[in-house]
Amino acid sequence: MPQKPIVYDAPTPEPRATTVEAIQAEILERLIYSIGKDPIVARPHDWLAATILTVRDRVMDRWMESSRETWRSSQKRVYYLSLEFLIGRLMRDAMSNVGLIEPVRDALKNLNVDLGDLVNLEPDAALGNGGLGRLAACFLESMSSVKIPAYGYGIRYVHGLFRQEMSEGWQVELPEEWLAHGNPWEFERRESAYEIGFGGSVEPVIDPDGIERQEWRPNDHVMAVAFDTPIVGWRGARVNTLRLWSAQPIDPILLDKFNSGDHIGALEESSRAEAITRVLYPADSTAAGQELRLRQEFFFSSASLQDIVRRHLQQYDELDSLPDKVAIQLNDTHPAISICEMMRILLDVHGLEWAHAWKLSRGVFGYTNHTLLPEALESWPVALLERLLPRHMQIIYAINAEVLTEARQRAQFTDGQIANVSLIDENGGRRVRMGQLAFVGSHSTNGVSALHTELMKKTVFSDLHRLYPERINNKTNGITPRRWLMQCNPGLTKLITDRIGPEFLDNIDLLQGLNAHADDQNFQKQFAAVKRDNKVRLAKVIKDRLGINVSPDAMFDVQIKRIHEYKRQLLNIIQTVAAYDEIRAHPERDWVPRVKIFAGKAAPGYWNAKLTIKLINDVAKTINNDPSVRGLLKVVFLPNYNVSLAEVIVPAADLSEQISTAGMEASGTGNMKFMANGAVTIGTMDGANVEMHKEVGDDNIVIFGLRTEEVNEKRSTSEVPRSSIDASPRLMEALESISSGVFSPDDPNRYRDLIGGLYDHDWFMVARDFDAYVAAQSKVDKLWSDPRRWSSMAIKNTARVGYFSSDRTIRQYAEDIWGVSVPET
Ligand code: T68
Repeated sequence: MPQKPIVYDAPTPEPRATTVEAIQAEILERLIYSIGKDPIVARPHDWLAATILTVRDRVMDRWMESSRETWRSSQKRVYYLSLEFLIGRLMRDAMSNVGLIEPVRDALKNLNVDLGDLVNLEPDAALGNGGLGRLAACFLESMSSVKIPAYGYGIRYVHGLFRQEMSEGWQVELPEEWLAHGNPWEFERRESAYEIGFGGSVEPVIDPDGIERQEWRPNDHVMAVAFDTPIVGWRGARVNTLRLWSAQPIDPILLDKFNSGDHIGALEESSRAEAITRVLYPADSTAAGQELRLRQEFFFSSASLQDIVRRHLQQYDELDSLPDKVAIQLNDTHPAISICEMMRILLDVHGLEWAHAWKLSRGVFGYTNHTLLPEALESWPVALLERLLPRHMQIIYAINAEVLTEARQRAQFTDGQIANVSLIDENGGRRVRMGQLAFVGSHSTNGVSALHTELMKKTVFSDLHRLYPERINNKTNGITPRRWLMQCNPGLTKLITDRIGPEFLDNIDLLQGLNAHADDQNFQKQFAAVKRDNKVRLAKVIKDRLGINVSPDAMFDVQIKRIHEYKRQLLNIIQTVAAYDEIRAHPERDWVPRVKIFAGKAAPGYWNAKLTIKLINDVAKTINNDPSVRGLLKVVFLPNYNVSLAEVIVPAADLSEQISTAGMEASGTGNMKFMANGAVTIGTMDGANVEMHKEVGDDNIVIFGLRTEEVNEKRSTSEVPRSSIDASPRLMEALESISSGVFSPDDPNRYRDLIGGLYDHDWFMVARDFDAYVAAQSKVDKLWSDPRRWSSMAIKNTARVGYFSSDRTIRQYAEDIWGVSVPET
């Protein structure tokens, strides 16, 4: 049925009032009429839901207006496709961005409810693993803040990233239940549902014009149903939509089976369909590889593409303007099959010619790469793709033929180069390389930091870069200063406002104004006092959760991120052991008291990462209970790291550990969050640390360790790490104590292999970088011992963080990749 034309001036209700009285009345109304609870029996979760609904109403007005405006002005829409959105909590974000924190706080107070308690009750939407998913969340907020018409498309996982608990120091994974109390933010759109096919065959058909087309006849279908969440930008600039797809069966129950007594079989289709969106894959740096993962990828790609093309046709009624009106950004290769789905829709559904379809499609897509780790580069067996997505596999072959012909004819590629650029990896069982597909199917391929982008050109995509030298570009990551400074650190925000005025809230570059105050003693004291308050708050969390007392006067030295060998939590904990040995050997020295704080999840199947968590906990137990260190050193592992916990830890950090092996961390974004909150970084020349070093200057960051080229050299000459261990008595002593069971008397061999790896190959350069790291930590101690010097560094870090705002990143994507004009602030 043809859609009705849009009427742009249809009536809308008056915007909701934002006075305390109006909000208070509405919370009560919502409690009774929407939640169905009498205030005298309402539980905290009921109050939370009523409050969210009240805040949501004040976002709705702007939501409608934003979307009307896009229709009315025929603006280009940006679609950010990501298998992960690590949102965290939404209520404070929304309230803060529409300026409602104070009135809601007062309204709730009049109702005898504490806003802070409610904020902490909201579950985290943990629909992501780590940096990649959190980047998508920061981007959504920034796209709204800089007024870009945008949609996030992803999956509404019933279970987000697992909950981490500790059992005797080991990580245990438990299911996460973010939807247990419902989700008042989302709108289910049953009318926006699409059929998603799998399997079956491809048949040639003759269309009414006598032209032969291919038709995919899947033999397996599920429905994709949309759930929409409004994402509001700073000062309500714009509200965009996060549209998450949920899988539902076509036939919820097979009645014939049920009636014949097969009650379980009757529900089989239902559980098979729902399995697609039930859980988030918990691995962050390895390709998942299982069929269900490919089903997830195609499911959300197909639903999103059908939705995008439907919306475009509804407004423009033709397809030639696709590249002018639609930009689709692929967040890593997880949605790369979208390229084939777009081609299928254009060729098979709309009857376009190949060359025409390919031009339109390539004009629409951009691809962001987030890793060079070989184990994380996705590839799918040809046989699996042929079975699950036969038409898409044909399209992949056709794309490949075109690319290879071009490579041979235009660029005169050798056979080796042809093998490199081919979409099909012929080494050992044939596989489709999704990185190559994403690259050739997009007009832009970007890395996420300057170093990472250069390495992309030299490694994974070297030959594709030669073939298409204009395509690779850099977009250094950023973070939203609203969540990662203003909301998580109200004390610092107020201090800055009092000092340089509130204009920085709207233009983060104005933080530069703090440079002039960095050596002002009075300001330094105030800055340090805010930091101390944040440390007191974190110390309380540590005490409540772990029963460990830490002093807010000690240096808080923090490494929080996924646990991974390349991120080198092992280097940090070995250095901690070495420091412990030194303190005991020289108790008379003037030691700087430190609290080493760790948090992070390990992929459930990643043994060395899980063992590292256990090691940190074992070391913590020994050190924290040893009276001879007199509290000079404490070690803390905070369980269940998530966005909300980060919001408490980051503002309390003095030292930010960004110590990955050079060349391995694509960018890092935690580094930027710490910088914003006035922590000093100790780090390697890796990812965005390189650009942070440039922004903040050599005096305000502590850099150490091998550079990327040196790492490569050591690896290629297979130089043995033994010599660096032999040359460092401190390291040798620490390694021996760990591997001989000093920290694991119940199982003395527990760490033998983990430590043994450092002697064998030391792929991650833990031993080779150890002495440099120890020296860098001594330098940190020295700087800390001069509080004025430290404060000056800390203030300058905050002052110079502007470049790392995701507003800047998004503006660059808009201008260079999406062709979207961004209004000036
Ligand atoms: C991260 N990647 C990079 N991957 O490691 C980090 N991978 O350097 C960068 O700052 C960040 O992306 C943003 O660009 C990830 O977080 C994943 O989470 C992931 C998930 C599934 C499969 C592979």
